[in-house]
Amino acid sequence: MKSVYSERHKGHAGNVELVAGAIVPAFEMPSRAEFIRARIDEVGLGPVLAPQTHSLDAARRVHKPDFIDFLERAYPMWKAAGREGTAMPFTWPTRGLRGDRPPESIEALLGYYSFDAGATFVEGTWDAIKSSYEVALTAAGLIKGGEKSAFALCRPPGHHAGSGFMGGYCFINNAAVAAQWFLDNGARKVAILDIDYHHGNGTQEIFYERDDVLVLNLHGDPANEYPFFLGFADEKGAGKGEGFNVNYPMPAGTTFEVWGAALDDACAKAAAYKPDVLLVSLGVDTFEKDPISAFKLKTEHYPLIGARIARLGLPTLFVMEGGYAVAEIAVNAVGVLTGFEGA
Ligand code: 6XA
Ligand code: ZN
Repeated sequence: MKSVYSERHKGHAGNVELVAGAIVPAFEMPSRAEFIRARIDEVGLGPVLAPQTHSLDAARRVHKPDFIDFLERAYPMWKAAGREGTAMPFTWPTRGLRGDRPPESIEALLGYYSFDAGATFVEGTWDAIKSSYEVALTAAGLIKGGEKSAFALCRPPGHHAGSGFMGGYCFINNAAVAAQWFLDNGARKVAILDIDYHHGNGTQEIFYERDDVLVLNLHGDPANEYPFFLGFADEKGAGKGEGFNVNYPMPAGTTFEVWGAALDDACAKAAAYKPDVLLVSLGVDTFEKDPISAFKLKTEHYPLIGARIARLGLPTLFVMEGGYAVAEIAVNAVGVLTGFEGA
């Protein structure tokens, strides 16, 4: 399997985040992608390609143009306001406040274009976002060119980013961009299988009223887990998209036995949909030792997941999302890919 990777992700570094009332170094850090990059060579998964340059047109197909403009302008504005370090949102236009038009100051814009404090900027963040986007599109191009599968080693991740907002370490929704790109380039239907521990609220929002993208999401029950405000089982899509969004919320402590049954169900739905392409939002924060998650999957389970997905026999693009047990993330993520290859 070919992978696509850019070292420009490394500029998105040194960020901080809010955890349980404290400011701490962000769990989403450059070494995550570096360990995965090294593991690809260690197991001989296949060649690792650099991304091609892409304009932002494909991003604007799933995101609002003013949001994409903001992502590029955010850190320059932060610096122009005399600040340094991490630019982090802290005020949001929630119920009862004016959320109907973009504000002017960088403080207000950060809140207007986010749903939490978890997507933060440093000097190299925009270039990393752009490179992650180009990694996804370049990998999508490999599939379009006839590859059976490809791995987009995206960093920063994307599945929490919605049409007009960032959050949860995510800025541009790489998987959603790739899905729309396939549809704009000859595909009739695309399925997205999101196996990250967290609900992919951004992906759900973007495609909620669409029947040309089936969105399947396995995740920690939002009743007690981030992102809390989306991802419940009764969210099934709307309008012509009704029936094309499926959520599998599961409680803390969920083991592979139970999780795997949900995967089987999601795979059956993907097969019945007969998509031209399958996208996998590949998070490995389902791992038992993940520092911010609560499922109980073990390293030996990840190749089984890849093999199960391979049995669908679909052109498959894996897009990297979360996973924070830095020592094991590479073995687990690449384990899914080798499991897919070996099936
Ligand atoms: C809250 C937790 C962010 C979760 C990010 C993630 N700071 N999403 O892994 O898939
Ligand atoms: Zn996650």
